[in-house]
Amino acid sequence: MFMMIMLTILIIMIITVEQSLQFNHNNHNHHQNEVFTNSFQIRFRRNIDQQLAHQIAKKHGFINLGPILGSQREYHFQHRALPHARNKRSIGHYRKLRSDHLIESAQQQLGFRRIKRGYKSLVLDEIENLQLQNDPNDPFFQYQWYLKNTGQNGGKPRLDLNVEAAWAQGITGKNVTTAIMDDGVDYMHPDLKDNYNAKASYDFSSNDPYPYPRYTDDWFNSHGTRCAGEVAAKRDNGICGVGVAYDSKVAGIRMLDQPYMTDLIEANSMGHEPDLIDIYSASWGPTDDGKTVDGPRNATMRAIVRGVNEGRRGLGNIYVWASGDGGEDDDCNCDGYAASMWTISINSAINDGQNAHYDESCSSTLASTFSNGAKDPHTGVATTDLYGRCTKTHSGTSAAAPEAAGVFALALEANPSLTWRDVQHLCVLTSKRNSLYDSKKRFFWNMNGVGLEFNHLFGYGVLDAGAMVALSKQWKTVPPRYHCEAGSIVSDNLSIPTNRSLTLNIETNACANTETEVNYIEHVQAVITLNSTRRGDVLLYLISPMGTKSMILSRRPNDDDGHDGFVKWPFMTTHTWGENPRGVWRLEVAHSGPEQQHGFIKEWILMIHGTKEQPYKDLPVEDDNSKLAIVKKAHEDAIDNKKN
Ligand SMILES: *[C@@H]1O[C@H](CO)[C@@H](O)[C@H](O)[C@H]1NC(C)=O
Ligand SMILES: *[C@@H]1O[C@H](CO)[C@@H](O)[C@H](O)[C@H]1NC(C)=O
Ligand SMILES: *[C@@H]1O[C@H](CO)[C@@H](O)[C@H](O)[C@H]1NC(C)=O
Ligand SMILES: *[C@@H]1O[C@H](CO)[C@@H](O)[C@H](O)[C@H]1NC(C)=O
Ligand SMILES: *[C@@H]1O[C@H](CO)[C@@H](O)[C@H](O)[C@H]1NC(C)=O
Ligand SMILES: [Ca+2]
Ligand SMILES: [Ca+2]
Repeated sequence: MFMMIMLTILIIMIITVEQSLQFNHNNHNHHQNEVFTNSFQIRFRRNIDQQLAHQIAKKHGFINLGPILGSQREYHFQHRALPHARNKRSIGHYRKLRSDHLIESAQQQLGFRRIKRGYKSLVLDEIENLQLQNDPNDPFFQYQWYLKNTGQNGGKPRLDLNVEAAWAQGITGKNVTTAIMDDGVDYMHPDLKDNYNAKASYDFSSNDPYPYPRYTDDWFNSHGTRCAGEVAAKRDNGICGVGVAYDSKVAGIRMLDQPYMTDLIEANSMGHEPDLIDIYSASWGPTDDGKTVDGPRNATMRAIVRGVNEGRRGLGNIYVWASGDGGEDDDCNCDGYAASMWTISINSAINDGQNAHYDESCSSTLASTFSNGAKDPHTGVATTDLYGRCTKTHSGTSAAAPEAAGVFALALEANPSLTWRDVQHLCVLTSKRNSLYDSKKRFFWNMNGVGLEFNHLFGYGVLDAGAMVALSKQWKTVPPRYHCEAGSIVSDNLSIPTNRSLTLNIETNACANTETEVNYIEHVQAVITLNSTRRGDVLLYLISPMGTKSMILSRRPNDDDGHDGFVKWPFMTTHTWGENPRGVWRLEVAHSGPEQQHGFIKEWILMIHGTKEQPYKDLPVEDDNSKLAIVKKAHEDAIDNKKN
């Protein structure tokens, strides 16, 4: 009997563990001018301890930077004599490493670009002193309209994160750590030093435990410090403002400040101390030039998958991502970090409810927070700045992601057993439409098949800390998750038409009566291979059996790629959350734009991720107008209909 139970538990664990859905990201451009760094990924034939790894590295003229993702078989070596970046592989060093009988493989790391989101030139601010009663006494609190919008600077009153409602429940982020993966954190800042988690911090740009920002004249490396203050600046100390979760801890992970990014720096950062760090916040990504298609590489993908499966003692790390600053000409579904199911991608709104002009849109965005003010450029996000200063001008979707991290820190204090998926469900159920709108009237609020309102720009709306904390306290972990490959189409003769669409259908029972049956959707991916004489002219829409239409790829006028296309690229949508996946899914493919283009859609694999069992079944409903009540009723009506 005991064996049976153990076996069952084991089987369930195997099924529900997030699989590493590693599609070849062959879309990285610039094959011809690749950059090779002085770092190597070394795989040994057997497990090796640090000591021996150091010796082997030294013998071949390298230094050992340490194990990769806690492995005893894979290590990160760096050659001191090689220049940081060159255009040719270092064949000699490669051969030398490979000649070592203990080394199975050695891979020289490619260098690529990762860009901070929303860096704006610096404006120094003066600390002004004005206080409101009962509010924090910190001098910049009055400028933190994203925490409490009273209509200051032309903002819309009550359009904010509703954090005071969370604080009033006694929740301030205690015992939760958020890592800021960025250009460093000024951990000596008087408003940050008490909330700094040194043990969870590291500097992967210069390989030491002190992620202090490197000085430059223009204070370019102020980004991480500003993000850190949004999460955990201290309350009532008379300095700057307050963080969303002002009793939580921040860790600094310095990883953006070296000539080139490598897969191993990203992987080590996203996999750093996954039991000490609860939330990782990233306000950077592939270049937002509207033509890049890029995402996590091999080791980084493994780090993320390990984080959600094993991090936080098995509950899963929360990865928060800024959706991108490429504006309307970019699409964040072409950014494999933002579009990942394992990250929570956050867009921004300004203080009167419009999207910011630099906001990208895509169907993988889950929710929104705030960036700068509408008319007055000084109405940015008020937060800590380098060298003990404060700023009022932090902005970009960069500024939005750490606010979300702060809200999640509050949710995790309210209920420390929330899983990474619970946090996503809570975002869907408690974010608000409030008064968010598209300034250009392209994207409207729509309702999906279970009555949840979504917007292509803002996901499920603006985070509501008070509501999220309240629901977190009552939360019951959602049922296990399954991955269903619902169907696929492979062809070599499906030509993409111009100015009219080709529609492909996949009819699915969503793996009914198998081990991966899905009845309640979380994420849906359309994994697509296509080519085109102009990739930026391709439009893709995915329509669910319940009729929800997601634009999974918009026109990108600057993307003139005519060669790479998309190779097994996982376009993701969150818009069908809670729906029943059974029935016919439609994919509409078209070229738009002024000139005739040619191309083929070669493959579409439909992946549906979600639960077999009904989620939220055991949650009490306190407000019949809440989203929870609406979705629950939709689920129950569907069950009743089936019975009758
Ligand atoms: C990542 O690397 C592992 C082994 O190093 C390999 O088995 C796997 O296929 C790679 N995945 C991708 C997507 O390249
Ligand atoms: C803080 O969190 C850790 C897990 O990260 C847990 O073991 C510990 O009991 C918590 N401490 C308090 C005071 O809640
Ligand atoms: C396209 O290919 C499929 C098989 O892959 C075939 O059944 C179909 O007839 C072809 N259509 C055309 C127009 O060639
Ligand atoms: C797309 O692929 C087909 C072969 O499947 C090829 O004939 C065509 O030239 C390609 N088009 C582009 C734009 O690369
Ligand atoms: C497609 O339609 C748009 C808008 O109607 C038009 O401007 C464009 O010229 C058309 N493109 C082609 C190739 O006909
Ligand atoms: Ca303060
Ligand atoms: Ca982008």
